[in-house]
Amino acid sequence: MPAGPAIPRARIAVLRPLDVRAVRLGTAGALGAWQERNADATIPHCVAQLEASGVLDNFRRVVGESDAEYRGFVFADSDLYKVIEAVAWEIARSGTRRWDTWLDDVIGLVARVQDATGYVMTWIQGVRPEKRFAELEWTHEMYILGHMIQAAVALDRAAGRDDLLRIARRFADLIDSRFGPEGQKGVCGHPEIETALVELYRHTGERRYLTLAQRMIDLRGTGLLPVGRLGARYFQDHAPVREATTAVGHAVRQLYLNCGVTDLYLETGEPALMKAQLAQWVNAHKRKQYITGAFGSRHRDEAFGDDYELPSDRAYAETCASIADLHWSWRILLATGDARYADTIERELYNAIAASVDATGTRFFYSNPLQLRPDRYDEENAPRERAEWYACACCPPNVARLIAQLSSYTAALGDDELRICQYTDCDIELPQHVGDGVVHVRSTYPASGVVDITLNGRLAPGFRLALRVPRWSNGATSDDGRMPADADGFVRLQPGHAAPPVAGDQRPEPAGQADEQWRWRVEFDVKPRWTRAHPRVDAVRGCVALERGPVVYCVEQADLPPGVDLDDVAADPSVAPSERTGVRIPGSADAVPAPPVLEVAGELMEPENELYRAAADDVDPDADADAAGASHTDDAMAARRATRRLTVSAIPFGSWGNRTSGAMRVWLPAARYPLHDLDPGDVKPDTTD
Ligand code: FUB
Ligand code: ZN
Repeated sequence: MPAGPAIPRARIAVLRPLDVRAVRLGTAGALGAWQERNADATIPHCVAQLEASGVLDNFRRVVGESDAEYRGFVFADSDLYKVIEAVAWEIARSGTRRWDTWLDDVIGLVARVQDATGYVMTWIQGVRPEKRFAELEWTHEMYILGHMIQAAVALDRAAGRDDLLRIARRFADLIDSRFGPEGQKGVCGHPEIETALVELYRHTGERRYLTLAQRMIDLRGTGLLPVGRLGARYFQDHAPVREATTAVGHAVRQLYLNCGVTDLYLETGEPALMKAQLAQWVNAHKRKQYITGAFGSRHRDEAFGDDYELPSDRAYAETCASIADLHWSWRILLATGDARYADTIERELYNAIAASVDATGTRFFYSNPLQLRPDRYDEENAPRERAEWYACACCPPNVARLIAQLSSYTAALGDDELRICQYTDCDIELPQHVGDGVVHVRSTYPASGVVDITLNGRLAPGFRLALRVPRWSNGATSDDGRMPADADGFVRLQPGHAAPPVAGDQRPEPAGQADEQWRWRVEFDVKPRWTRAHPRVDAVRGCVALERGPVVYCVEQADLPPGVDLDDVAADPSVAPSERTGVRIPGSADAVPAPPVLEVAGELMEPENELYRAAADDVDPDADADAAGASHTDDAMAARRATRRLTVSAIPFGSWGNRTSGAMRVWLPAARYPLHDLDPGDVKPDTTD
């Protein structure tokens, strides 16, 4: 069994993951550099915060090793398990021994806290023992076990250490005996254990863990949870999963549940599960996802909103929701082999998830709105600036574990091909049955759309390479011209597409085979593009957003000339933005070329005093003049426009908030008076910075 997250046992999936260690992300690429920052800054920061926030003391106090009061939410134990999982994948990535002693300490502590029945949950054990398994809708006991299992499996796969796995299995066995086929019916208020139990089955081969996952999934939506004022949808208990074709309720709960349901499909192949999941995926991504890859438009109940309810300023957009969706989309990508799911992963990574952490890797957003108003007040989970930790600290360690496992999502195996799903500087070692050698991917993507691929070695007969063609691009091009994607969104590389074979490297030749080197250069068009939303998205009707490749841009107050308020700026989408390279974008790694700053033509909207006014007053002067049979002189038009015109700089949304705290927006009102008749030479880059 290869090491890595979500490795199915059954042969139902179209794609199979590679061993996480087979893909090495280079630090010359954006994702590899992010992994380095994760290792050097984010993981150590999370480790320190486990102490500072009281999570470890919560464990110690259960066994009399601390006098501290319990601190944090009831599910604070899960912070520890997520950080352990991050450390595990980091061990797989870099082989680090830095955390060995820390792991000995914390796993030893968890072992001491585990009681004779196998139970470990510090809030119950240390604060409210009478609630053990008594309020499954709130206590998060199984959710915590889910994170413990994921950490334990990761640690065993990545470092070959099974001490946490033994603890996790004892706890899982307790849950199985109590809530399994012979026990009472019960599901956790917060899904998570389902996906973890499937993973435990995959790792141990013990089918009863899969049976338990299936039982919990089958019981969801049957009204087992006393849902109270939040209602059944909050808990996804409103409909059985095979009928749940829309994404509803608490966003993270829904998306974690979906990971478990798709995992179950990947092991059982039950069509009804996949049918409902695909329908729900479409609902979530075509009606409820922000352009940045975020989910959750309501602060209230941390919920998905209704279809098309996507306010920018009040977006809840919890980091964990994007991470959960990335995990879900990866599983659906495995199940279907369709590139669109990798497109979604890319959107989430480079935008919502990138924005959630600052340039130092130690400060985080929990909520990732697409607009910060200048007078926006701080809210607990939605401060104006990133915070080093949160009372509810689910997001930062989730980022740490995701980034540590990133190489898993870079490529996958089909029956007769290696598919490259994400572009970043990396080396992919071919598994034995696929060939012999390494595929080198060299690219500064997403700064550039050029990707160089070299196959050093040989693919086994009948095998080929396939590349995802992002849907935002106009297809891939090579020196030979356009390379159209197949229906699944991948383009197949044949040796004929490659530059002629050149002399191989100096590695010893495999017996009976000549070493070969094949090279391809493909390019994706990353020309900046204006995007508008579906007309039913009332919140941004009449607005445009700027994208370049997978990167969504935003404008920050910090880039505007003095006296110009961001909320008065409109963009003119009839003018192509220009690229300004060589500018250091705050928040981007120094060593990696960043996407350019984009210069956008726009205008300053007239300030208005009245909150409301007669719509009839709001007429286009051009239309007025035409109606009156008059015409504007060119001079008058030019004068009016000259006073209103300005150029603003846009930066990647993922990098915002790395300077002073100030207004920001992704969606800009489209200028009422398009400036398309201006000489493009008039649109000059802003030089005020
Ligand atoms: O309930 C555990 C976590 O806390 C959820 O996943 C987040 O949305 C936050 O509510
Ligand atoms: Zn979170």
